[in-house]
Amino acid sequence: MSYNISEIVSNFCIEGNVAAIIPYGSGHINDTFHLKNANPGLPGYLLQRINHHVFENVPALMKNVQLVTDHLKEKLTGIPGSNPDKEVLTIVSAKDKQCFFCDETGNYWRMYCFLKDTKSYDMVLTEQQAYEGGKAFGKFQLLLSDLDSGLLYETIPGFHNITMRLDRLNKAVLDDPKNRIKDVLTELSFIIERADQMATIMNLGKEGKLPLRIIHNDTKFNNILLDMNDHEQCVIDLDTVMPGYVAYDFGDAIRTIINTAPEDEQDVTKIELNIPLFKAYAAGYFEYAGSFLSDTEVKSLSMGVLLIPYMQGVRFLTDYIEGDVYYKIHSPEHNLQRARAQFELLSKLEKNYDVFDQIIHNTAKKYIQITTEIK
Ligand code: ADP
Ligand code: GN1
Ligand code: MG
Repeated sequence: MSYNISEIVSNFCIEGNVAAIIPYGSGHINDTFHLKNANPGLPGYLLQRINHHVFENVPALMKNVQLVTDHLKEKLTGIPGSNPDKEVLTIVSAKDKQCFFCDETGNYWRMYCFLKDTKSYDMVLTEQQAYEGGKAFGKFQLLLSDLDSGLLYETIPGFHNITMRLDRLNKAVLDDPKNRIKDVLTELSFIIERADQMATIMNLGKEGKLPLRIIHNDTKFNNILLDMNDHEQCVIDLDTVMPGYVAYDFGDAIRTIINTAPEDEQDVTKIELNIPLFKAYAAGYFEYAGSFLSDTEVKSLSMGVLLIPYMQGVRFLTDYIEGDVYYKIHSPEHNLQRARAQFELLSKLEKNYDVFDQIIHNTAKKYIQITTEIK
């Protein structure tokens, strides 16, 4: 799809003029463009078309983003040495003063200040990057811990509700709109074998043993901007910031950090676990999250490490069966390939469960006075 980006941009309050429009990033949902300023002394911008098929109420979503970014900025303002404008996204208003613009075809657009001299990584390369990532998401959860979660609109209902995800898969299997079930029987058996065990976190939540906190809900490593020295700078992609269990954020970050291969690796023999990166992420995370996590939450983190690749595989497979209606794909079997890669990762994680459970336990002990034995 091509858009008249200059026309869209003319509806936002920007300084200077746009010299270049560059498609940007590798997200699966929104379309992103980097706008370079003709005047190098003035800021660049990041323009995004928000996928309103995925996010059905964009005005409410943007209200969340405004609320969250205002809160983060206010909190950082009180911390010496912090720079809220670099460490938090800044929304650029549309000319009608709204924090988004809806064009005549019904597409929704938003703009942020472009944070220059930053990098996001699809694959983590060093322990320092992993450690900084852990700090970024730990700090994010800590800074949002005193924001009233009741103020946040649920941008995608049941986003990490595994029961709902499995129900949707089940419906897709029964409908089989593209006649693809015959190709995925092995994957379906893999899913069914683990379904009961994967409800553990939700059940602990229902029993009141895990608190709902404001979490990010999309802690892929490329949703952190690091500075040019690989220090964490800013958590981005705030569309799914909603109440959830901390294990979801931990599991999703580990899913992308620990894997030696890309999320959609076709040759699954390349999928191995990089345990030192896991350890480094946990160390960074506990530096901040250690101040608020309960014993049960600490224990739940290892379960999150298994749950999120499982749920992600279920989501990719469902989209494959439904005919690729949700995620952007770059080849006909892309979603199937992604699902298979997640399940391979999960198999490896299962075999190493005790190893990373112990790492979490040992890291937690440095920061938390554990009152009950968490193993
Ligand atoms: P998506 O929802 O499609 O994943 P993101 O909001 O994560 O979109 O943005 C896509 C990419 O754009 C990010 O991975 C990052 O590289 C870059 N990016 C996002 N926001 C900014 C920003 N404010 N400044 C600089 N780069 C950014
Ligand atoms: C999507 O937008 P992006 O690419 O950061 C998805 C996440 C998945 C991820 C898998 C709103 O994230 O939930 O974990 O793809 N976002 C949404 O790569 O569904
Ligand atoms: Mg993203």
